[in-house]
Amino acid sequence: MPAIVIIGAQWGDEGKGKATDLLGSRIDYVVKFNGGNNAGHTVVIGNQKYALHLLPSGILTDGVIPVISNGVVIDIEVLFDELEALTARGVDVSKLRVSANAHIITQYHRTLDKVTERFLGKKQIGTTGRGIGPAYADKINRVGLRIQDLFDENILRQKVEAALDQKNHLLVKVYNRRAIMVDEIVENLLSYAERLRPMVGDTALELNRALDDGKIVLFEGGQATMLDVDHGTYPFVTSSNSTAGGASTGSGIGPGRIERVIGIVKAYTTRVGAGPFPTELFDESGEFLRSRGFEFGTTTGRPRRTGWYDAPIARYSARINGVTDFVMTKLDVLTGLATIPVCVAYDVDGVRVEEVPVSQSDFHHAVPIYEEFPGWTEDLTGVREFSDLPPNAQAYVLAIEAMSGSRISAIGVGPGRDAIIARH
Ligand code: 2SA
Ligand code: GDP
Ligand code: MG
Repeated sequence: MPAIVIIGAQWGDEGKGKATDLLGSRIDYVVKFNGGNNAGHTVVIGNQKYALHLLPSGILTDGVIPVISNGVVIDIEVLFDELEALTARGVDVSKLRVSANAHIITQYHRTLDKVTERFLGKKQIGTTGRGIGPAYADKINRVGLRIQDLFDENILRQKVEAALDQKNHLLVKVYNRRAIMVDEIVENLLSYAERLRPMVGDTALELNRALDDGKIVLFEGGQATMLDVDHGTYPFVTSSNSTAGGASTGSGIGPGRIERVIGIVKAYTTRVGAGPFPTELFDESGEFLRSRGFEFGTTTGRPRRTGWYDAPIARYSARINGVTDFVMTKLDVLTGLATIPVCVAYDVDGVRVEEVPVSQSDFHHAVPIYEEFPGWTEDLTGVREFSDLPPNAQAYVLAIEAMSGSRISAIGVGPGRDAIIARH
């Protein structure tokens, strides 16, 4: 099973680290292929809790080689902060590989992200403010900076000048901010160059060779399907391809090498930031999910919006990503609910619609059609066999599996690394 991709099948924060843990010691490489330090992965190992942003969560698994590939945007200061924090806690980060083609997030990207959001007022996206969108915009506009530019001061300077040309005009004239100096950016970036150099290389070549040698490479998606810039709820999305296809373009391995795509779904739904969310709850059930599931942003601490499970979204993700199996997380959070509604289709202007509508306007006012399932009261956190789950919890999982377009091969029942039921 050479290349495996893990992606979020909803709006993120499904608990993607769970699936990485499940594959555990069988993995040789773990690759972050999209996004940057907007991601937030919380991983609980014993009594230790780790919050990772720029590094893939698989870095916590002994012996794996972590890779940040070309599709990622890197805030170098954050990279070193995260590496130092992990080293201080005894995690071996010495094997990290970074693509020479990955793009760089600078101070002006962070500034632009924040001022643009402020300027949008009520129309804001609710970004994480980490400079992600502006860095990807520069990449597409061909004025981005790449990691390899750090090793040629002349080139770096020319590129920073080109990038700042228009931006300073915008910052000063439109946003009433001070101009950013070329020198301060260049000096700041160069100060990291020598520390970074040993980690940098042709990661596409390294990963293809690893696959040729029969190694197992795990691609860990940041964000999720509904936040993908092409397939998500545009414009309320992130600026990268967080779907399975992004693993190929974002790393330089051919799509045919991907044998397994694991979609992570939460037993309910959450979203951070603005945008449509048909099953969103505004009552005490929503508060129940937020407090029991501890639904607060790993990166920004923002309370997450919460709602019931949406089966059309899972089916959509199964299609867009070619999901071979789902891992469902947080089933334990639903303990104590008398009934659990699941969205099976939408009502759009009086018409029953089975699949996610292609028109954003339709999706914005899609009203969920629910089927209700009886709940259970037992604590699930100690359960390790599917047959030991309360009958109603089993029925809930099986009903969702039948609606979601792929098999559910494992179920998360607690935040701990081992709190998982593998189905055979
Ligand atoms: P950005 O910053 O440009 O990527 O924001 C654009 C949208 O993408 C959403 N987004 C996320 N949604 C869920 N989780 C994310 N990571 C953190 C976490 C978020 C946090 O794990 O909790 O701490 O707030 C993440 N990253 C980006 C974002 O909310 C915007 O809707
Ligand atoms: P990611 O962005 O997909 O990596 O997910 P986050 O780390 O942002 O959010 C998932 C949260 O759920 C983390 O705090 C995990 O520790 C937690 N978690 C993962 N699986 C389970 C589970 O099965 N049950 C419970 N209660 N918590 C879980
Ligand atoms: Mg997260």
